[in-house]
Amino acid sequence: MKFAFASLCLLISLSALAEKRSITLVNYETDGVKQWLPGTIMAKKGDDVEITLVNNVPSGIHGFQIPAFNVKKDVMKGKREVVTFKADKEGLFEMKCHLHPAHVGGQLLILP
Ligand SMILES: [Cu+2]
Repeated sequence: MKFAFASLCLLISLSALAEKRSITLVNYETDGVKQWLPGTIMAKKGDDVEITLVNNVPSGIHGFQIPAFNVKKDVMKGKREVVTFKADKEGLFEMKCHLHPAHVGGQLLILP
C-alpha cells in the first residue's frame, strides 16, 4: 500500500513536471531592423516546447534557430512554421535568425 501511494505520488509529480508549452513568435520589422517577438521566452526544464513562427515582414524569408536545442527552420513570408523540442536542460540560450546575422537576437530561458 505504501509503495502504491509512493508510486502514485511519483507519477503525479512527473506529469506535473512535463508540460506542453505552446508559444507563438511573430517576426517584426521596422527601419530595416528585424526581430522575432517576444524577444525573450520561457519554459520549465522537462517541458515539451512547441513554437509557432509567423513571418509576414516585407523583406521575405527569415530563419529561426536555437543552436542549443538543434532547432533550425527557414520561415517563408506568409507561411507559418512549427518547431518542437524537449527543454531537457536549464539555462539561458540564444535564439537567432541564422540567415541574417544582423537580426536582433532573442533569448530562451529554461527554468529548473
Ligand atoms: Cu532574418
